[in-house]
Order: sequence, then C-alpha cells, then structure tokens
Amino acid sequence: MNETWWKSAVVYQVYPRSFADSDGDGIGDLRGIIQHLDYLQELGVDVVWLSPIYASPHDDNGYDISDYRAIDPLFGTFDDFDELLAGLHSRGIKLVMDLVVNHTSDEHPWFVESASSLDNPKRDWYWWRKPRDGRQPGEHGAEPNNWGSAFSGPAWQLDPATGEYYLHLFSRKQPDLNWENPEVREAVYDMMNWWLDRGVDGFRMDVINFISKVVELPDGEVPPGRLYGDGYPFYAQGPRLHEFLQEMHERVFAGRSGDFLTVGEMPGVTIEEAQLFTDPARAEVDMVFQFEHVDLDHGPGGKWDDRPVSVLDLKRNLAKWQEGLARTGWNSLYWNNHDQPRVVSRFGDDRPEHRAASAKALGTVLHLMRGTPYVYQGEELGMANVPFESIDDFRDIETLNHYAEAVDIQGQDAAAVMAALRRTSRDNARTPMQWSAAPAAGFTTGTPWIEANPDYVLVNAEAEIHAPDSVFAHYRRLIDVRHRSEVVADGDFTLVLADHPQLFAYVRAHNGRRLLVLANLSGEPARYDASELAGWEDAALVLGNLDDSVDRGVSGSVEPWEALVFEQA
Ligand code: TEU
Repeated sequence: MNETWWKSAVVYQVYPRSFADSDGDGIGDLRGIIQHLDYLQELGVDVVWLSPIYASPHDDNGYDISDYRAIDPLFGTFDDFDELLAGLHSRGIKLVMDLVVNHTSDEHPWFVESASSLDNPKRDWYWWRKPRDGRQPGEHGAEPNNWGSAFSGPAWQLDPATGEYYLHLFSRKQPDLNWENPEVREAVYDMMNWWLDRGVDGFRMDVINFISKVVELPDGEVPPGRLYGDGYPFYAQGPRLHEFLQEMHERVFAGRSGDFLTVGEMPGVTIEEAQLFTDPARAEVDMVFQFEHVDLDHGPGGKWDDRPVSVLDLKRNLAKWQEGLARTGWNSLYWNNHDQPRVVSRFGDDRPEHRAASAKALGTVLHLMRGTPYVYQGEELGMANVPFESIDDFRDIETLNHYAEAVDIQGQDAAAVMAALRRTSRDNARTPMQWSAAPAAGFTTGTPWIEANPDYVLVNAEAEIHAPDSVFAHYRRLIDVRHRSEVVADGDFTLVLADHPQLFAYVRAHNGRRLLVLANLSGEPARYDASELAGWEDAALVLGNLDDSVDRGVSGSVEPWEALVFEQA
C-alpha cells in the first residue's frame, strides 16, 4: 500500500447524464461509460470520479439522492455498475464515487419518515424549527432564520402538516441532514462501507464542509443588494467538522488496506483550514477542492456579477495555494467541473484561432503544479462555453431559479441577466460530451436532454484522438509527464517572473532535477528579461504547445498562448 499514490495520479470526472447515452433516451448512462473505457485508457487517467448515479428525483441532476444503495434506472442496473467497475479496474483505473451527505432528497425514506410527525424517531435526522418569534407558519418572515438557499429563495421550507420548517441550503428538495444526531452519522458510515465493500476506491465528498452547523442557526448579515442573510459563517467549517471527518475516517477507512482517495469539496475553505483537513497526521481527507481561483471572477454581487480576471491575480492565487500546502497537506488542481463554466472560455480564448493553444496552455500550467489534477469530461478536447440563446435552453435549477428571481422578483434587465448566464451558468459544463461530428455530437441517437454545443462539428473526440497536435494529445502528454516525473509528482514549487502581467511561470525542483514551466496566458506576444531565468539557457524542451515550439529556448519571448516546459537534469 502506497498512501500517497495519488501524487502521481490524474483524476477524470464523468458527469453521467452528459457523457454517453447507450439506449437512445437522450440521457447518458452506465453502459455509455462502459462503451468509452478505451477512450479513458487512451487518455491515461488513473481514477474516474463519477458524479451521482444513485436513485434520485433529479431536481439537481442526482445531487438529491432518494436511495444511496440503488442505481437510478435512468443510468442502469447493478449489473451495469459491476461491469463498469470491473472494466475500469482491468484497465488499472480506480473508481471514486460522489458522496452527497450534507443533504438527501426530500423523497428519501429518512426524510419522508422525519416529516411524518413531530415525534417520529427520525424527526431529529433533519433540521426542523418552529416559525420565528411565535409567528404563524407560512406568514411573511416566519422562516426560522434569514438564510438564503444557494439556489435562490429562503433556505427554509414549511411543512404544513406539522407546522414546522426544514432547512435546505440547496433546493427545497434537498433537506439538510442533522449530523449532530449520531444515528445519522452511523447510517452514512454504514453506507460508505457498503460501497467500499463493493469495490469502489474512495469518495468525492459534496459540500462536506457544511455538515457541522452552529446549532442555534443564527441570522446572517444581509449583503448589500441581496434578499437574504449569509449563513456561511454558521454552516461552513462548523464547530464539529474536524471531529466528524476524523470519526468518518476512523469508521470507514482506518481498518481497510488498499489505495483509496478522499477529496472533500469545500466552498470557501481557506488555506489555513485546508492545511488541517489535509494533514495526513490528522486523518481527515486526502485533499480538498478549494474555490478561490474559480471565485476570482465573482464581483460584489456574486457569481452572476462576473468580472475579468488578470493573469497576475490568477497566478498569484494559485501560487499562494501551492506555497500554503507545500509542507503540510496537498492540493487538488482543477479548472473545471460540472458546476463551472468551461475554462477555455473563462480564462482562455475560445475563438477558433486561439482555442486549442489556450486550452493547452491552461492545461499545462495546471497539470504541472504540485497537487492532483482533475480533468472534467470534454476539457481534454477544449470544449467551450455554449451559445445559449434563450432561457428555455437551460436546464440547471440554479440557473433557472436565479433568472426567475433576478428578472421577475428583482426586476433586473433580462438581457443582462441572460448575458451573465451565458458566461457563468453550470449548464456550460453540462451539454453532451462531444464524441463526433454525428448529430447530437454522437452522444445519443435520440434527443439529448440538453442541446449539444453547435461547435461539436469541429470540436470532438473523433477529430482529436488521432491528431498529434490536438488538445487531447496534449492532455495525454501532460498526464504521461506526471506519471514519469518525480519532479512533477513531488517537487517544490517556486513562482518565477512573478510580476509579469502575461506570463505564468514556475520552477519545480526535486533531488537536483528541475522543471521550468513558462506559459503566456494572453493573446499578445510576451517579452521578458531572459537574465531572470539565468541557468536555463541550455535546458532541454520537454513539451510545447505550438507547432514551432520545437526549437524554442529560454529566449526572452513567448508567443500568444504558448506554453513551454524545460527540464534541467
Ligand atoms: O456544489 C456545491 C457548491 O457550492 C457549488 O459550486 C454550487 O454548485 C453552487 O452552484 C455555487 O454557485 C455541490 C455540487 O457540486 C453541485 O452540483 C450541487 O448542486 C450542490 O453541491 C448541492 O449538492
């Protein structure tokens, strides 16, 4: 057993609904994934993280689970699941499941029971509270506190039968579990053990930093221009979070042998906190997903109030996390997932002349940092944001609710709201995986649940797999470099040319070997003072992303979106 095997591993996220549809119903499924296992092997990834496939009413595309021990029939059966797991394992690829235990679906039997009466034994499994200040249930302002839900509206839903409200940080169909109750925790650990006994290799833990709440659930401050109070200080990094994570580790992983991976999704987590969560001596999680770099373009009004991000801000932020987790802890490295707009459109340039180069440059700077890189399906093809035309083109609950609240309740300008959705909506990441130039991008023979990005005729796997200069080929090389290079897996990180406004450059060093990554994250040529990179004159180029990168040295200039990697023995 090698406890830090994931230092040289790359994880690939599959969002099953949008990956591949085997039966023509327009929704991706497990057999669709099975049909593309060779593709994943060709790319060279070590781990697949599978977004939820459990039974669900799909209010939030499966992040609302009604049975943790069932496969949703939309996705397939346990036979399909076992075949998928065996197919991955036989290719040397591990499977990490999504663990969504901050909340369940309101259709989960636990919640149905909990809601059934005030004295039901499971009443305390969720956060039930009486109306505020003796107000009548349902009366304006009667919610137990002023928190807003992540998907618009209040974080409380009234249950008329018992006259009490339940807490839901996400949709009203995602009631929050009460982790204060030891029975809840035992039920979760049991379920995790059940999946591990089935052969899975770990968990990505959805909003796991929200599971411990300040039990008084105090009102939050109302930020300017917002309708609701901010409960974050009271539900994130709560008083018992470390205790719960240590208990989980003890009950689920401590007694097992094998190479597992645990990654906690932690919106808003700071470096200081992340050091604690990922310190191996504390036995909590292997790594966390932090959000600072993907929140840099959020303006004062949040994600829908987006603003441009400079290369300086982006690299300084990432470098800060590199340094922060250098001695204790470990970084997860990601640009994309099913909640984020596509990186080539966000921090790159998705116009035809720059799309491939900027996708490769961004991939290069991410993959060669210290940490475990995550690739989100389609990122390896340079898939871009989607030219959504009308609100009817969207499917995501967060997007649809925001539009209704902003336009219908707050009276914001519909065209401006649409423009923000086009840049920021989670649906940018959720259109069908682009397999080929066939109708619906080769994702389905039926009608896809969400329209494919029309650029699939040019951007697709079939066109890229065998093209040596494709984004896919570049990602494959990056993954291969991580596998073969101890410097990449284990080296120190030092930012160089730190104040350069276009270049993201850093040096990795390990046991006398050094690697220089030099990337121009802009569409203009970049010049720099080569004396700042003294000692690199004769270094060998190991990777470049432009046709003519072959002969490039450390010369003082870098082409638009060019990324160069040099090695010094
Ligand atoms: O996301 C948690 C989270 O905080 C976000 O990134 C969130 O999606 C939000 O939209 C911010 O704007 C996780 C899942 O990844 C997400 O898909 C789920 O909707 C959410 O939890 C609830 O389970």
